[in-house]
Amino acid sequence: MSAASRSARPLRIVIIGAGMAGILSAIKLREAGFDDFVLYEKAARLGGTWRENTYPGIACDVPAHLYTYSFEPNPDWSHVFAPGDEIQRYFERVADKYGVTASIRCGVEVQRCEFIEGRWQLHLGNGATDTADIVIAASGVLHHPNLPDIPGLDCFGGASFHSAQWDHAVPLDGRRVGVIGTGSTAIQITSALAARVARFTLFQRTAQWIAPIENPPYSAEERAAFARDPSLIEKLRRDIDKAAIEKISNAVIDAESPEMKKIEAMCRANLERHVHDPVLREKLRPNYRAACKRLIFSSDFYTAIQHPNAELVTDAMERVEAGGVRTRDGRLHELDVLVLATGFRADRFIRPTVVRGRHGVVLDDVWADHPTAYLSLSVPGFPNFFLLNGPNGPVGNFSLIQIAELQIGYVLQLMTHIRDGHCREISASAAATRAFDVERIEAAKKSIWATGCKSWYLDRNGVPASWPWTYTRFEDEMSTPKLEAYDLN
Ligand code: N01
Repeated sequence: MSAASRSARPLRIVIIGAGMAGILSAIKLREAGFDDFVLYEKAARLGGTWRENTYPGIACDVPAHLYTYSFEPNPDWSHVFAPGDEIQRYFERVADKYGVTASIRCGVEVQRCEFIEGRWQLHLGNGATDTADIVIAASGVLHHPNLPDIPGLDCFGGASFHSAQWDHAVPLDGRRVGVIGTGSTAIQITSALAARVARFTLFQRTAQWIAPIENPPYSAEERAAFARDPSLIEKLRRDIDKAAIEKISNAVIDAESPEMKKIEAMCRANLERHVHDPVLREKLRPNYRAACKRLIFSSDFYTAIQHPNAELVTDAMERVEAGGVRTRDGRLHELDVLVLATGFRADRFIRPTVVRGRHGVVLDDVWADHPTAYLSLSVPGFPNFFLLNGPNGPVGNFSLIQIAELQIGYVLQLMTHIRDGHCREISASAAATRAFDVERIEAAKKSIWATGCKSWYLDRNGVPASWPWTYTRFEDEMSTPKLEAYDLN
């Protein structure tokens, strides 16, 4: 007899967000026999990060064959690190193939979720309501643009937009383009635009370490071989995975590890070797340890910033004026286009959706000090509500697809207990969540993220919010829920 036909209680499930994790959730729910679900997506189409971010030069900094659902390999990735539009098309294709697209309600924002008499009542932006037994919040991590509070931003006479809201109607060729920020986004934009536009100005507040990782294309022969023999992709995934875990994931959680020292030496050598002007080289030299901020992979940023069209500005920005950006030294950097590559508010998660758990407790209040969740996916007092890529998950060191696959597998195990009638409500216990948080915060002190830089990995207390342990530990934790860590009602 199948699990579904034994079911003690049919469950209705709402998935919030139709990005990578939401599409994955829908596929895995159906596979496990949970057919009654809907995905609410506030935007006009699916895709999450890859729908929102369309800036010139966008690519994923996780190798393409690893940033792929394990059950849906893609022999056609054009490059080792795939461009953003290819990734967007991949998700659209997968959603169609697995019949998910028809379950997505686009343009519908979930504004409120309230746990009332054992079920979640949802209030939607279109005025409608819905009811669910289970809510899966797959609303992403980096999607609330962080807008800088530079005086005069509104007075700019040219075109200005955040990197995640790129205005493709604005011409770039022959224009003077300024970019604020030096995160992964700004570095990719610099590589794509410095030689293309009339004048390119990069406003740097903090220098970045750059790891010189090449991004070669896959040849037609390689792609044909992948298509003929999927075991080649499987082997490639295993090899990349092993290398990434040994060389990066295990390195960043121990600032004093030999692997970390190797990364630092590689970044230092990259700077020395590729930046020729000693003055520019010193401007580009960070005063903190490599990988303290998210490490940037780029084989062409240093070439781009040394292009005759390009200028690196390190004087602080005083204000934005109609004609451009005025720096503290009194100079006006004249611009036609100003791009704010100033990152995201990484602590938002499901917010601004208002989530009320048992007894009307509001998630925003529970997270007033810092967002936290047991194993990054369950919050005490919020039964049958699961976060994918939630707070304190491994956002800093792994492929988020691998993480989400492990998480949904774990959530499905919890859901099966509810469906099979072992309990009606599951949420992490307060004690387990506290113990997890204490141990996590202690472990985070050893990580490279805690070595004295500012980054989106840190919470408002300056504690690294990313998973501070090994990937193996995450896999182990996700393999089988420890039910003693949960309140089961
Ligand atoms: O954002 P960031 P991002 N005045 O937060 C600066 C993923 N991602 O969009 O360092 C002046 O890293 C800020 O300066 P500082 C990836 O996980 C992946 O680039 O705080 N400057 C910083 O330089 C990545 O880590 C890919 O001093 C201001 C920059 O803006 C994450 O997204 C591609 C400022 C923000 O950098 C976020 O990357 C792109 C101000 N008021 C993104 N406010 C790939 O897969 C902020 N800054 C390759």
